[in-house]
Amino acid sequence: MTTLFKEIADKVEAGVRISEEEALALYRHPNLLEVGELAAAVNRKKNGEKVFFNVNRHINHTNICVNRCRFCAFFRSADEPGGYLLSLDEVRERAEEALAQGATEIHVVGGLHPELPFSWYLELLSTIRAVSPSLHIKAFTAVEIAYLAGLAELSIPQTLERLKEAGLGSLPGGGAEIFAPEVRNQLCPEKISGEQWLAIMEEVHRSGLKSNATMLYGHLESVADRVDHMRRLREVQDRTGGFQVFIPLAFQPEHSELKIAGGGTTGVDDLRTLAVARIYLDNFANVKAYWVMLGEKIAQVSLAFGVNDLDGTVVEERIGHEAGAATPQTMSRDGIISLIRKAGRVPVERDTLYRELRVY
Ligand code: V47
Repeated sequence: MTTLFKEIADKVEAGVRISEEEALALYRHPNLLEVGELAAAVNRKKNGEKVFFNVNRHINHTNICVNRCRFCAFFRSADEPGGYLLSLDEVRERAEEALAQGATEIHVVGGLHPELPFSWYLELLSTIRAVSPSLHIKAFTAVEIAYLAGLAELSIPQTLERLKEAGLGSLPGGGAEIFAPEVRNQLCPEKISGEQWLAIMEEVHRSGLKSNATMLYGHLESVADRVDHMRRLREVQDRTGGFQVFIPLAFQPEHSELKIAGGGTTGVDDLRTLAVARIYLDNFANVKAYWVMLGEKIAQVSLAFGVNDLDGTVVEERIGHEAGAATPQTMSRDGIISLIRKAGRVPVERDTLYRELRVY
């Protein structure tokens, strides 16, 4: 153990917040297992032996998008082959199927479609809500909220109010990518800025809705950019407390414009990123390993690196899989439970707002 690591570990164990320089030192620390054990200790204090999952289903209503993010293999331009838009009947069928399978959450995100009016999004929400009020609708990234506000010609708070009335329950954490402007401008020049993403999330939290927060890593960014991203999230969280969970998203390099040589993240980088996040983000209750992008095995091992949430059954995932994710489309409830148990931990089914539904 180096002196610097010991100093950081003492601070963390005493419950003192670490600085950005110290987070970078954890990234550089040669002993991954020491960083992992420190993160696991932080998590044990917050969450004990419990590991959360939920039973959910993704619905990606359209892949047609006016933004052309270079890392994204999911989008199609309106005039390109392969574009789709689900009908509201198809959305209803998917929600009914999810309900029959015991889902408590529908996760809805899609492209920024050039032609749909704001009323279509309200109908999308009310269609799902009509299937069952017990289905929580986690929908629309901050990027989509900005776009919908433009369509509706309403302020962000007014837009959120209308969406809430139609059934919106909370927001997922997508669209954050990486906030550092030099990298963001190369990755997704047409997308709202990092500052705008953060400002919209503050409005979301002020409106009484919770949201998640993501970070896309393993592309053009440096580890300093990752720490900068987490710093900005930690600052908003200090003000609002509205983020439920932090979810690092491992870049899937296939079929996008940004196909990086030797691309993709390594298992060591995935585990270290989750562990540093767990230690640095002292004001976040939960850190999620999104198994779709990480693979089930790294997601399972990450439970020894400070992670306490494995997302859900997912059912039909398109964004990661279009970009080459090798994971299955879905994991069964039993599959997730077994994965958690075999890591020596206690599986807990949660709802979208992190209320415990059942301990297994
Ligand atoms: O915003 C796009 C990312 C996000 C790629 O909040 C990619 O609970 C990796 O945000 N490789 C959408 N990632 C997914 C997302 C999410 C997923 C699961 C749970 C939650 C939650 C949120 O996927 C996008 C973008 O950041 N993405 N392309 C890619 N090639």
